[in-house]
Amino acid sequence: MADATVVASEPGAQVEYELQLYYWMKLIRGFEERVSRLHRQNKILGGVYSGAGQEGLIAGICAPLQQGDVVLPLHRDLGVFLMRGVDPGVLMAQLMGKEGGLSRGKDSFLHGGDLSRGVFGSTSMLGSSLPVAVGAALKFQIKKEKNIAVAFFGEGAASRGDVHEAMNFAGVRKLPVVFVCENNRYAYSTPLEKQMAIDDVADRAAAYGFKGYVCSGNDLLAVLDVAEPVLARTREGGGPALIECKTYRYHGHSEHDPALYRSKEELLKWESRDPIQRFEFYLEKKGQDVKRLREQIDEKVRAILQQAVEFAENSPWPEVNSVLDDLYATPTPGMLNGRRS
Ligand SMILES: Cc1ncc(C[n+]2csc(CCOP(=O)(O)OP(=O)(O)O)c2C)c(N)n1
Repeated sequence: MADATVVASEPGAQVEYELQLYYWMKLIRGFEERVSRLHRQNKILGGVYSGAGQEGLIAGICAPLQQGDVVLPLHRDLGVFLMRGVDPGVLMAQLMGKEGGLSRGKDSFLHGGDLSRGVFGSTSMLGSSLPVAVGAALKFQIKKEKNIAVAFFGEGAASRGDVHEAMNFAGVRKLPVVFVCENNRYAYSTPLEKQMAIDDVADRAAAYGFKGYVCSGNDLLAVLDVAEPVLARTREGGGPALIECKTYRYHGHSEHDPALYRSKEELLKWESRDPIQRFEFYLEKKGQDVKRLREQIDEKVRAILQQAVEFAENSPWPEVNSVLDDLYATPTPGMLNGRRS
């Protein structure tokens, strides 16, 4: 996790850790909202899949990650990039298709990754990143490295065959991989009950020989309660796990989707469980001056976003003659197996 490496082993550090987490959720929400606004101004290339409302689970799962771990985010997981330390300006440039972005202007947000920070780009085929996570975990196991792979997926993707294949293989080999289901109740416009015959995706873990956990993804503390011990256990060789975070996306599937398939009451119900507000109540109960804290953090986030947008807007468009750059790895003699053509 970027600069939030405070170890929560003593009271002072615990407070600092919690404030860091609050900051992360606010930064992610701020970033999401800014991207939606920029989308309406026609400044974002490609689709925008807002993760607003899901910040609690992103912060709770990413906080216990360590250097060398790999994460496979989903299309709604801008927050993963931020928490892994990707510069907000670079991320914004990626969304605008500019040279300064992760793919140097060759792609929308959707497929961008940053391997130097262990963030794999996602693919359009939902569910297909899980076998990749399993491959990364297999490498950790073979090399006896104490790292883990974390793969996010939606409850919609949970119905895909490669998700089951990945989990089955991970279970058989007891791989260091944690599967995180962001169950936000809708796969595009398909509600949960129309695509699953059971209530909890987590129940499926038993079929692969590992444990499944359910928590409220809108309650950061509940996510941490599950994620911290589960990730630690997997890191120590305890094998895979499945964490299902029940949550809700405030926006439609993407910004062009008005989400008319759900009621206003339902949205209101979930907004009343907002992960940031919920954490503010907790901080207040612990004696923090939340009003002051919120103002300070809002100011900081505003400044970071302003800088990010400026960086992205000032970043050039990619040169036409760079279109074939970065498509293939530069071959090394080792890769060619001694054969040079
Ligand atoms: C294999 C596959 N089928 C269908 C789609 C089209 N599609 C894109 S996002 C989406 C909904 C995904 O729902 P879910 O997995 O629950 O994630 P969420 O968008 O709710 O976060 C669908 C059906 C796709 N990208 N890949």
